[in-house]
Amino acid sequence: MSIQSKDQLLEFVHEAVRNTPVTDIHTHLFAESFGELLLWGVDELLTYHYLIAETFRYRQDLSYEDFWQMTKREQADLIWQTLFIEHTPYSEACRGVVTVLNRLGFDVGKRDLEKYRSYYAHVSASEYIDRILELAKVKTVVMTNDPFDAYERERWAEGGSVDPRFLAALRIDPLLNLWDGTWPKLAEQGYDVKEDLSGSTLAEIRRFLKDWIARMNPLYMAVSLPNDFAYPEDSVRARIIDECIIPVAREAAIPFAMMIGVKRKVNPSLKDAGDSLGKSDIGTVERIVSKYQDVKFLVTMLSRENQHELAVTARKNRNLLIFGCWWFLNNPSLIEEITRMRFELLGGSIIPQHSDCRILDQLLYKWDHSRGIIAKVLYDKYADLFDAGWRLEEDEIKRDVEDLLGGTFWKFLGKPDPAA
Ligand code: FIX
Ligand code: ZN
Repeated sequence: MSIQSKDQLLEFVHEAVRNTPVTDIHTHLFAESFGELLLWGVDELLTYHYLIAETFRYRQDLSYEDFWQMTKREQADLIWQTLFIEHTPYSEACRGVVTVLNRLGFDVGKRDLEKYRSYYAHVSASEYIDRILELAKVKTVVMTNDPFDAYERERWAEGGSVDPRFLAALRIDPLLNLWDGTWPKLAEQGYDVKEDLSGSTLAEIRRFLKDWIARMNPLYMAVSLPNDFAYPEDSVRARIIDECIIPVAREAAIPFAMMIGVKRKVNPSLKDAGDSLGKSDIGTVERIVSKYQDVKFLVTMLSRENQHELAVTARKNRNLLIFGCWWFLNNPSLIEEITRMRFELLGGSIIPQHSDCRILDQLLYKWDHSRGIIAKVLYDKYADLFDAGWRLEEDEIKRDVEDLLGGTFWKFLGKPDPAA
């Protein structure tokens, strides 16, 4: 059926974007079998590191040590009091908590934290996973799986995820960013590696990666990289990329995901909330993706200033798929600007968003907020076509939206969507 008016178009696009199930390609969520790694509930929501950073801005008198010594519940109380009672919660991260509570059916007008807490006391993790995934209309969640974390390694030894809604991504930051502290850990795990990369070290790193690929069956290998990441370069990082990551990605036929532009620990006292960002050199991305055209790259960049050149670089390299509005870009004004620009340069050959959720409940707000913006921008693009006489079929709109919310990712991987 074709769309006959702009009013009809507006309604159909918003409804399609609101109701199409999502493949969330990068999160920090875990399946239930990963035990304490799966975070959920109101105290976790309130102690999200985004909110910790915002709280300290209003608490000049609070020492970092005192804050970190509090229990999670005490931290949550302080954050609630500071950001939601003494101030109005309109920053994006604060608004997110309000959206979640509202979507769970609470009366947010009452501002009754104890009431919200009491609800969570009566719900199990498995019920809650079902409830949130259903409410958020998220069908598949890609985890961030760290083979250097002892607790997580034990969970993999017990079998990993048996829940088909939670799929793995092999995260290798320590290998590429902290080699000094990482090679002894590889040695402990039985790999014959040396600090100076001599002897069998590179072959052993490849063996390590292949072992974990066999264990996790990850959809991709991923790393976050600093804003001054350079390639090519005479460095341990560049050698491990060239001689280990690339050949293993090629052999396993999985992409290498690069998340570029983070400045870790600019304020170490803030822990996870103490990371920042910087502009990167797009030449680095250009050189690596054009050198290895037979390898697929998923790339997101953290700085707003890099977004235009990254989109242009994707026009030149079909093995590069750009994804998401990462972290400090995950704000309505920036999502709108970036999504509009990407649609204009790349049409639908992008992954407009991932959630980066750390707490299960956040799926409700991250996706609700992003869906609204994606629908708005998509409508504008369709409306321009409508004005030029192009008439869209409903099925064409559904196809486009399914691609944006997951289809493009699965096609890029060359795998069928298991939840389709
Ligand atoms: O490196 C990453 O995957 C980042 O997304 C996180 O480390 C970061 O702390 C975050 O939560 C951003 O949203
Ligand atoms: Zn992340």
